[in-house]
Amino acid sequence: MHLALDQAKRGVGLTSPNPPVGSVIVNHGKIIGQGYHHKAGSPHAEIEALRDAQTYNPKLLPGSTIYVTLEPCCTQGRTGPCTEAIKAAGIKRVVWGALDPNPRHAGRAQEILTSAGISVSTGVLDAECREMIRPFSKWITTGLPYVIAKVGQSLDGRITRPPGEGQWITSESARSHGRRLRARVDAIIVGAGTIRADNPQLTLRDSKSTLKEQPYRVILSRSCNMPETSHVFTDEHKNRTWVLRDLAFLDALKELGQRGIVSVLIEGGADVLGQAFAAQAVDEIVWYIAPRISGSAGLSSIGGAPLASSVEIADVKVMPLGDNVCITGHPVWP
Ligand code: AOF
Ligand code: ZN
Repeated sequence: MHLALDQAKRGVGLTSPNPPVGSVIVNHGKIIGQGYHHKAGSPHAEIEALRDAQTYNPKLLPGSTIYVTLEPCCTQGRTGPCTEAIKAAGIKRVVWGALDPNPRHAGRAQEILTSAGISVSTGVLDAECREMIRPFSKWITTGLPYVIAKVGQSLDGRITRPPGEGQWITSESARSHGRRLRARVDAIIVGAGTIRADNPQLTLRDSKSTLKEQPYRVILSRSCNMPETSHVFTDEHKNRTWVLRDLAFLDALKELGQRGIVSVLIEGGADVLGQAFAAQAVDEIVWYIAPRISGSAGLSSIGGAPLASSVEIADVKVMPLGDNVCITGHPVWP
């Protein structure tokens, strides 16, 4: 299952609106096939692994065991049901990690497979397998995208420096680490103020993956008052920029969910972050902290109306990046 998770990881950020899934086929202790789901509309992980085994040696498939990070699907979607493909291949045992949160599948594979005489084990490395599909789980069960909030701030919680100083707070290595988060998501959200103040590109550029399409750039704006010459309106990816006007944060998320956006990264500014936390819509935080004190002339990282209650963060991880620090975790919502 660890190897199946390694396979699944190769699809992270590429499979929306499907989850990343990996699979390994074993016969008498020997791996005879492996694969992962590359892209929605392409074969599922199990089919990739079955094909791999078929190429290697089709005689070994009957009687073997298939490991998959997610419960196999049992319906015709963009592709056929994996349960049928598994039966047809003569697999004798199926081991999976997470239950498929998609209501069309959840919990149905076990009965289908066992009634075909196939033995089934579930929940293997359940926590790791569920972690792999966190964004998909939220989107398929609520219709809302999974939200990552990213901030780069000074020690005193400011995202700007006093007037006349440069724009950057965090180090180049922290910023490049932050840009790589873009490889995990379908869209980046910013407020119009960030376009006006920073004219950011919001593109994926230091990722080695050439498979990944540029994330959509979603700008929340009341006035639509932004320079036409901004990078997001003029560069080669300008057709992947959406302006959402006059929508409350949750309505904007709903709209994105309906457009098949499974995960988003909020990159500022302070007002949008404030709205996202006020709406209790943030699923993951990534906070970069730099060794600098900006003082009260600097803008606070979370703006907008005061929060009614503070937000507790769980599953905290702390990672030094040179003299900057990255803190990640999951907000705990009531
Ligand atoms: C699997 N293996 O690798 C994945 C699964 O439209 P389709 O045919 O691509 O089906 C999409 C649904 O299948 C998706 O919503 C989720 O429930 C499941 N994903 N299932 O057996 C896979 N990616
Ligand atoms: Zn499937």
